[in-house]
Amino acid sequence: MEIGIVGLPQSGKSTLFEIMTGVRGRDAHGEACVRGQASVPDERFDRLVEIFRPVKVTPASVPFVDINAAGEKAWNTIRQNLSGADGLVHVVDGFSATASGEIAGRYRKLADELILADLLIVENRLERLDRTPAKALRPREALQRDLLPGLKAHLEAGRPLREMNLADEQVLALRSFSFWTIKPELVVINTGEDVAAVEPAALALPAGQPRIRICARLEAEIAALPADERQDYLAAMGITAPAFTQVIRTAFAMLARQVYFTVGEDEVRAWVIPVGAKAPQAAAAIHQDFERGFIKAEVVGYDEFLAHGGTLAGAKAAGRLRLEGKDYVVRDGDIISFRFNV
Ligand SMILES: Nc1nc2c(ncn2[C@@H]2O[C@H](COP(=O)(O)OP(=O)(O)O)[C@@H](O)[C@H]2O)c(=O)[nH]1
Ligand SMILES: [Mg+2]
Repeated sequence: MEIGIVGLPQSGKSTLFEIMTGVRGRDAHGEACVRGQASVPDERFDRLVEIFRPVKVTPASVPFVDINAAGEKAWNTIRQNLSGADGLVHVVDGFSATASGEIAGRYRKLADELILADLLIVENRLERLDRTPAKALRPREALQRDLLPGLKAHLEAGRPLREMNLADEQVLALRSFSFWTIKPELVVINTGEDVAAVEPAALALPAGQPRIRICARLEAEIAALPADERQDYLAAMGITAPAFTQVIRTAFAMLARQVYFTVGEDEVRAWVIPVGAKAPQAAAAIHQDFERGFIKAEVVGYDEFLAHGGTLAGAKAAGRLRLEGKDYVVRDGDIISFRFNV
């Protein structure tokens, strides 16, 4: 699981990456590609830490990748390092000029390049499939042969593939192509200090596409302050949470992942699992052996846990500590303790 940061040069990608991950790309001595983990903000997790006061605290995290390459080789570096990414954060310069047409044009410039890159992949593949006799096509190739013309028309109309609402098995059949525009994308408009001066509607993004405005430079300055001053500064500006936390949250949600918690005095930890994962698969996040040796999961929903005094004993006394088997589909925020046999 990984999220690639893309955007035109000087749009503020590295500034944003640094605030989110705390990793300074500038210190990477000319590395073309920098990776870092961002903690996913979660009030439920913070509350559990308050309740258990554990020795160790491990929030959910999501890996981001920042590319530093410029010039002719940049495209290669981007392809090499980001083709496996599960999602994209597309940073748009909204600070050096505030005319909405100009900002929209900057967004489209890269958006169109990504569409074109996908179109080239489709055309190359179709050409080869067309030269293969129909009978010689393997099932996956036949499926591709059926799908690709539709993709081609869509891309030629200047639309990203994520708008096609492809079925899961179609996405799977197309996986090996690592299309850019099939990946979910969060648009981050990097504004000047007057964040509200930029109207996201100008970008004409489709309804379902997430977008966030942020002044990355200002937030970098705030992040550099000592913790106590930071809070005062935010309070003085009437901000409850910096916008970069919303970028992390939204990017994480975009990946169809969710969390469950393990709690105790030793450690409170959030584990990242796919939405729809069953109990044994969730256990595998902790250790592969837990999946094989899975017996039962002791589960209480976060809200129920709080509603019964914020203790496992309270939840148990109220009969809310459920014993679930291998077919249990884990819900976001479940507090779980696994029973296993290895
Ligand atoms: N005025 C202004 N400058 C910014 C902002 N964000 C980034 N910059 C500047 O733009 C330049 C490029 O930023 P950087 O994060 O390195 O962009 P990248 O090339 O996309 O990684 C740097 O000089 C930043 O200080 C912003 O919100 N406002
Ligand atoms: Mg950079």
